Amino acid sequence: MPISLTDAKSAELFARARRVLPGGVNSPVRAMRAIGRDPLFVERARGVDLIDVDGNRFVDWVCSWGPLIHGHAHPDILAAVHHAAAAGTTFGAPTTAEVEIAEEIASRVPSVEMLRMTSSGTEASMSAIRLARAATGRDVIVKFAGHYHGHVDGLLADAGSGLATQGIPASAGVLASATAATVVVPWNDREAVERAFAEHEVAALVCEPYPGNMGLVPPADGFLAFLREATEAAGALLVFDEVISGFRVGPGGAQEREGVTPDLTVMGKILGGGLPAAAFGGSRELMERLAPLGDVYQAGTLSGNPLAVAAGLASLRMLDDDAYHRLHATTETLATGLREAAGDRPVQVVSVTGLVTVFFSATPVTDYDEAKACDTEAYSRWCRGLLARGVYAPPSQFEAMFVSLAHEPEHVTRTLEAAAAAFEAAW
Ligand code: KE4
Repeated sequence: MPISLTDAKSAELFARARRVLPGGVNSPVRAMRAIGRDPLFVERARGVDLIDVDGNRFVDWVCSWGPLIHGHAHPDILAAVHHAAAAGTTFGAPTTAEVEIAEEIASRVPSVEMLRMTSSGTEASMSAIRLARAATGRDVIVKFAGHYHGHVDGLLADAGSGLATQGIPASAGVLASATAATVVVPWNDREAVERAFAEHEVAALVCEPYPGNMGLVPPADGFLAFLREATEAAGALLVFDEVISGFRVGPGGAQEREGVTPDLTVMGKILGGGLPAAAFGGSRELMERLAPLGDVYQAGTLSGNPLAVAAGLASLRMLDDDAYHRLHATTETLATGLREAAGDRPVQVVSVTGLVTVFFSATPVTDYDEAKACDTEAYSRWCRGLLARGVYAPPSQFEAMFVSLAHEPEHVTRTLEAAAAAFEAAW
């Protein structure tokens, strides 16, 4: 049965927040406008139990949009952060832990021989693009519609008219000149990629190898290998944005699972263990183009921050083979149960280790146009119905549920019961 969500404190906080924060939030998706309600204000969380300021309790399937593969407030991560903080919070100078996490990442991710840390995925994407342009001496970046790489001006581009044409700004304030060197093509469309390479001197093609920002829309069979061949043939770099998939879908991310090694990889979320950290990496030859050795400037006051590195190291070190087996099992139990709960309703449930999306569509979703054609109103009703039953799923059709190692069978059972009832109520 739906619980009566009290929201007196959230409502009061939201009124205050809107006076000093645009939309009352520090990042748009948190506002929950996509599902037609006001945001949750979180009081605390542990494991996957999240409690809002009004005392409402939820099973959390957002998990801060991906970093919390071990759930909230994992004791080993908290202990690592406390220990690091006692020695100082930031130095603006190299530390042992930064070397350790770089070694840990390089040992896991096939494309990464060397890396540079940043404080956000946006910075890492922006820097990787700059490096790719310097390394190739070319301007044009090819990206896919529906893929998100952070709010980088040149990558906030919508598809222009036609199949593979100049991007147009997807946000006010982004100059047409900033997206003029961006070509936007449909995901899983080989012809469009071939057209882009035929018509442009491409510096790099950037993609989420397992896209999570239009909902989870996996690559068609062989598509990533095709991208590797097409970029090599064109003398362009292949950049995998594994901010979501990295360390989640397997130890070495999508590139290890698929056996396709990009030239550069953008990483984030899990590698910060819940604190602000991201990175981009590739071969020594490429990465040593970066200052202070090379001519590509890139910097950051808090890059490699000791607290974020401590949390990230603790998080990565707990991700052994058993952890991925458990994560995969939980993911598949959830996805199978959601399919059963949906019954013959027009719903597609898509999953890969650690990620699940419920598309409100009668047909499979293979690209952004098909994702946008989903019944987002039905998704909103379903998502609000879940919240009313104590389950917090991503408040947007164009996101993924983030499965964690803190999700126990009881959490999945409660979620599936709530999902069945919410499906009933959504139509
Ligand atoms: P940040 O700058 O938000 O750390 O990372 C940007 C980014 C880059 N690449 C991918 C594949 C990403 O998914 C993201 C950020 N993801 C979103 C959720 N899909 C973050 C949530 C938000 O924007 O509040």
